[in-house]
Amino acid sequence: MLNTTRSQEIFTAAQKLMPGGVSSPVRAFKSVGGQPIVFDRVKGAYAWDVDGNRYIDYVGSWGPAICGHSHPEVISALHEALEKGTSFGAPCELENVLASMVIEAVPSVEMVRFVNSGTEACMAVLRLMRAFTGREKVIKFEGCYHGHADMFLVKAGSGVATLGLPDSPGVPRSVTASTLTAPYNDLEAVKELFAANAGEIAGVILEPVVGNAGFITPEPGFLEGLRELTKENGALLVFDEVMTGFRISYGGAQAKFGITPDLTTMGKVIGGGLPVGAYGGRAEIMRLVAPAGPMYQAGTLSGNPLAMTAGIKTLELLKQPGTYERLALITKRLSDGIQAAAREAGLPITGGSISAMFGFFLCEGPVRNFEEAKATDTVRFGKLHRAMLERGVYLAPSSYEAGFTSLAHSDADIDATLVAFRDAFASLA
Ligand code: HOZ
Repeated sequence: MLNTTRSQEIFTAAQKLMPGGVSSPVRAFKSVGGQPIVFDRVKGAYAWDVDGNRYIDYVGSWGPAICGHSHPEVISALHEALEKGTSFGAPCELENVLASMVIEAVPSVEMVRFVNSGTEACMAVLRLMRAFTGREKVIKFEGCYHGHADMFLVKAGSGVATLGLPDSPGVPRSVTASTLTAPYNDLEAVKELFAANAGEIAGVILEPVVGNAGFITPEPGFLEGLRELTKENGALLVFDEVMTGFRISYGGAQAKFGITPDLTTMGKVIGGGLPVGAYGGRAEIMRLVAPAGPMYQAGTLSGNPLAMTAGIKTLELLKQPGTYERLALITKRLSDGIQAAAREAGLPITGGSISAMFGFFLCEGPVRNFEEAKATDTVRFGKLHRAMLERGVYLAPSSYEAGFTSLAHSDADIDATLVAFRDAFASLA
């Protein structure tokens, strides 16, 4: 039996100090039961809790840790940068370096603006979509999550889906009236929205591979169809690559699938573990952003030297030959192994992986959209989550989050994880 005495003490105290005892709802264990594990430190593929237990970590700080936690080269570059100061509030050359790397890697990005989180990037990109087209309405997909700004809290994924929350109180109806939704992978629904709102839709935003409603992949033709539909209707196509950017491939999902959107949002990996977001796209659109143009968007800590340093070093590491082949190999082995383990135990499962991102649903597939994802057995997932913790494996505490691997996950880590899954599924059967 896992000893989590100290975690429990800290979390009990935290609940009196912070709503739900956490700084972000996805960290609470509300949907899996029990109390969150309080981390003490992270390194490589592992996290250690305050009671001294070690876990093989498949959350990776929700995505940034693709090179492994606290990579020595990232840490050493940060030490050096730290000596020069934490924030300048003035231009710094490191911004040019990271911007050039992003522009070179991501097909749609000709210019980029750095912000501090994926939420900020998505907020800004929506304003930019509207500024560029002079239209207000936007199409998003059920279960996709684009941060917690008002206009995106409509049928949102991630914590909203995990907690089964209705659209959030405090969000004015007038704000979400312009947010139209369609089921993921349903081109017909998007066509109908365009037809019913002719000349009013600024654009379509989506996760090109969904990670916030569990792991859902685009069906063949879906991304291509969206590209055509948006072009036909004078609307913009926006890929939210906060999760998939530099994870699905060095150029993100757009490079992997060969579909170039007009605008892209990023975060997580490009900050190498420090708070960073970014949005970018065609230069003619990006030139609308202040001070080049009239669309206002700003940030005190945006482009700060520490975040830029961690991002640059992380991308340098990722750019080395063989990186994505290695990530794809271990992640597929993990994903196939998880599914085999469930089936051996006679339990229904469907899932998959692309590059360093994976997921599974505890139901028979296929799962092509959020509605179908809801067939997953969330009660069984709660028990699985606990059983995996007991066996030293840390999974996202939700049926509706993707899993992440890293370059630090060794073959032995994958083997150990699969032994744990086999044992855990057998205990649930
Ligand atoms: N967006 C991430 C989960 N899907 C993690 C960030 C958070 O909501 O805390």
